[in-house]
Amino acid sequence: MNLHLDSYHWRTTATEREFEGCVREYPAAVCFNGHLTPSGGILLGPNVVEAIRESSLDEKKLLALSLLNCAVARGESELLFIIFINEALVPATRLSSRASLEYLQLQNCGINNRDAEVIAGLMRGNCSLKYLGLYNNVIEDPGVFHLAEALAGNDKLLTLNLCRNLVSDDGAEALAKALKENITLQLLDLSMNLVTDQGCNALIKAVSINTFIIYINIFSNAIKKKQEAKLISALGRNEAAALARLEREKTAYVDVFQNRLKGSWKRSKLMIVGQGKSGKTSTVRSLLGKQFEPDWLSTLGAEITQTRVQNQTFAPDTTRVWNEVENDTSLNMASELAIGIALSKLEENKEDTTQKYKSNKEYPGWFGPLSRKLMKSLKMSRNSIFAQASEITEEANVAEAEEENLEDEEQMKTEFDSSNPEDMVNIPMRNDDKIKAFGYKQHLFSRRNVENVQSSFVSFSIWDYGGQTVFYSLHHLFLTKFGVYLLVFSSKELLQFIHLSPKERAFIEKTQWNDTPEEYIKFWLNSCDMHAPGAPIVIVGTFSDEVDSQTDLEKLNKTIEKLVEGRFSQIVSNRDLLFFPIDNRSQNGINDLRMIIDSAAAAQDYVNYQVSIWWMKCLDETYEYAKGQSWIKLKYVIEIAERNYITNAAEIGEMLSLFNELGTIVYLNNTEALRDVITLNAQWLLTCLGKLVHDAKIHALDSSEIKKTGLEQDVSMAYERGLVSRDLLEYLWRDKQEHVDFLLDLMKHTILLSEWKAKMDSPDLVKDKLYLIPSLLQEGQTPEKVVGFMCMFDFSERYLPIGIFERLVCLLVSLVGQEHKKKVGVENKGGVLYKNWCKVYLHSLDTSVFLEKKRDYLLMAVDRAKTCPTIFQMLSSMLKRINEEVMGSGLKWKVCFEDVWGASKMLDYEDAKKCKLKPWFLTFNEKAQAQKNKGQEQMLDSFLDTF
Ligand SMILES: Nc1nc2c(ncn2[C@@H]2O[C@H](COP(=O)(O)OP(=O)(O)OP(=O)(O)O)[C@@H](O)[C@H]2O)c(=O)[nH]1
Ligand SMILES: [Mg+2]
Repeated sequence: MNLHLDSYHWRTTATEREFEGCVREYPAAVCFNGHLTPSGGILLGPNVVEAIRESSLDEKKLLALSLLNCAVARGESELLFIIFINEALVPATRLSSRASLEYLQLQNCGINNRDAEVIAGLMRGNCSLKYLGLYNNVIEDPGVFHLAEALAGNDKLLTLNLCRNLVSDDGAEALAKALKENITLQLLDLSMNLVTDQGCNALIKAVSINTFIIYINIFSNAIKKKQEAKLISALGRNEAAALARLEREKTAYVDVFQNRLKGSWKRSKLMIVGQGKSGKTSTVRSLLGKQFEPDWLSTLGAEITQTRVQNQTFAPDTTRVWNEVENDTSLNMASELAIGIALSKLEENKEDTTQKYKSNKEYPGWFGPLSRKLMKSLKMSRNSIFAQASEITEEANVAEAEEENLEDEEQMKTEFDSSNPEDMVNIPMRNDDKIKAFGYKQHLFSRRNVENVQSSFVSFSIWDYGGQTVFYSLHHLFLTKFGVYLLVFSSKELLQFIHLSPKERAFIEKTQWNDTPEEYIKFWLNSCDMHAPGAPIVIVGTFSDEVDSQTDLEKLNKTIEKLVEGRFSQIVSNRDLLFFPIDNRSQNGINDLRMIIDSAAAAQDYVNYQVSIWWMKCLDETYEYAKGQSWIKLKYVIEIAERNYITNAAEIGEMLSLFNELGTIVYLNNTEALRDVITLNAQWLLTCLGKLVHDAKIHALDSSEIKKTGLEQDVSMAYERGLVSRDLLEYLWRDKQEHVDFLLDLMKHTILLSEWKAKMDSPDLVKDKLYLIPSLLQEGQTPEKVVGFMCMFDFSERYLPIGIFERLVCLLVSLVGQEHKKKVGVENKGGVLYKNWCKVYLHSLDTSVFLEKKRDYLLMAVDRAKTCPTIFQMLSSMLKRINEEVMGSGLKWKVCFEDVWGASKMLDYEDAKKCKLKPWFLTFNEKAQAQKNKGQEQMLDSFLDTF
């Protein structure tokens, strides 16, 4: 990408206030020249610094900062850099996308070794800096050591200008060492320093290894002419080699598009699941090499982070660093994949690439019909692929493309008048003629690209789920097969539970059976197994710092073995253990965990699926078309796909499913309505859902804000009775009307919410538009005695997931609502709803249905014998529907009935059917009789049809 500035400003003399005003007015590029001030420099005061800091935040995106001759107050200067480092590299999720600074010129600003250390921080990790100008400062070797160390791991910086500092041989040697690892830097200016032949020799050696550096300026050092000439000749070879390599790379890159090549995307989801407060977020932080956070900041919904695994080649110790990277919407994924494919092709044909390049140049059919079509489609998208593809293809300089380039250049000229001596900021870097000839834009094959191709490791999108049970009914919408599952438990909590006396244990199991560490492990094992069958599960025991002895470790392992019961062959074992003990505080065990995750993912077939370059392009264009919108209608994606030669509906479906599986988009395709929309921003969806469906005790809403909006009653109604008003939704989602409708629709279709039409037990509710979200209901004391004919839906063969009972409640409430529509004016006998049980009254059948959620079964009781067959059929149909639409058909249940006239024991379905157990099964005559009573069945049929 070329440096493009929206605006820029420079001043020779100005007051602090004026400077501040300038920064605020032109936040993309800040340039100060203090050359002509009487004091010989500008003092940047706190207001200017604050203004610059702000311009580095989110949308403003500071691109360039140029300070010349700024006699900056030391404190402020440090503050400024520290702020930059924090903003640019702060490891908190997604803040990294803030890194926008591409051009940093600090000329004659008194930069010393300590400053250099701080600036080196800017070059580490996910930094955006391409130009670092430190001309005419006081940096000595110790300062250079920091810069060199950062340079070794950097894959963005193209120019480093250290002209006129105090660098001697040690500094030059450190830079030479860094150049053996760095493959991105193209220009290093060391002129007017204190380097001798010794330093120059080190640089000559480095240049023979690093063929990417094309220009090192060592003018005016203490170097003999002979040595200088040697370096220049080595660089000359490099330049020729680099240009030839670049040509080969360009050709290979265009080939990928032309020949519609496919490549493996090497991606996976990494799902972090487990009990609340078990250390999931801390584990993610450890994996990403971030500091331990001692406070519990409970995750709301889920947090998604993109990461890329660094290969050992580039991180020579045993630690494979996981770097946080930008999210998909801001990446050019087609280009990334194309580079990967092109590079591997080049690797394959290393021997004859020069040959191929030559013959390609002369290939007569190169821009035949297909190529024109290709170029046309690339142009249409206005995607940067077009820019790159056209740039890297001399032959592709078709008239329109040239026009575009000319326009760009014209624009640049008007913005930057290089003949104007006062335009001192050198934007773009006009002095670097060598680089200019080489072309910044052409640098496609960065260190990261090469690394990705060479590495057998996988990029992950990490989904860190909030552990509170209230979220569980929506989590599984996102639990897909193409992932590695990290099931996190707290060793501390599990040990405490294990060490309970039998009496205490029995008491807890009776009263809070669903809230024990064992139960969470079991729940998640079952959940992963059902929604992502076969996906590797890595069980992680955090708080290993609290496990004092081998005996405790064995106890933990035994407990897990017991929970696993020999099932779940997808669990990745840790030698003799079934889990991986880690300590997030000291990061003990994290390296092993990283490696195990890498290899578990690398062993999955989907990681090597060959993905068409056009699929990626379709994805890029969809993001571009959506312009930051969180979701898009399917029809637009189809249009985009067609433009990219994906015309077959089955292929479009396949493509969208893959993207959904890998977590790039959310595409729920179980119902017609859901198939019609594609959520491009999964994080947005999870955040919105989390804002609404959460544990109010842990994630309380801001009460003073709620008070201001006058929604206090709505909030208490939502989190006490599960009834949410439209007003509250609009407040929580603070979004456009259409987004509220979209989210409501999605929740309705995934059976998380139903419209509240019945008054049920709450005749006092006056709001017009209310929605019931059963996950938000409160737990209720179950009635002492349940009256009615009992039937049991037994899920013990597999398990009863959280969310099934809640969804049944949704459907029952919808049914009551339907009845109301039909029978206006009929008095409601009411019902009652709790998180664990409910009683709903159905008018048309004049029947109350009682439903209770137990550990692994649902209990139903119907108060009228006559309606039992119908109600049973209705509940069964509802369960089937939930199973198919939301549970991936993974639910398994058996039915048994209470034999009231027998010895009050339960009879299973087959036996009950055989003996026509009353009142559930009808004899032939009874059936005939029931047929006459069409009304009821029609009502039921039409109800089920509406879903
Ligand atoms: N001593 C110690 N503390 C830990 C460890 N892992 C996590 N913690 C602490 O445990 C608490 C909870 O950690 P989190 O990572 O926020 O837990 P979580 O599972 O993400 O919690 P939810 O997002 O609410 O589900 C925090 O205070 C952490 O500092 C560990 O290995 N050792
Ligand atoms: Mg968390």
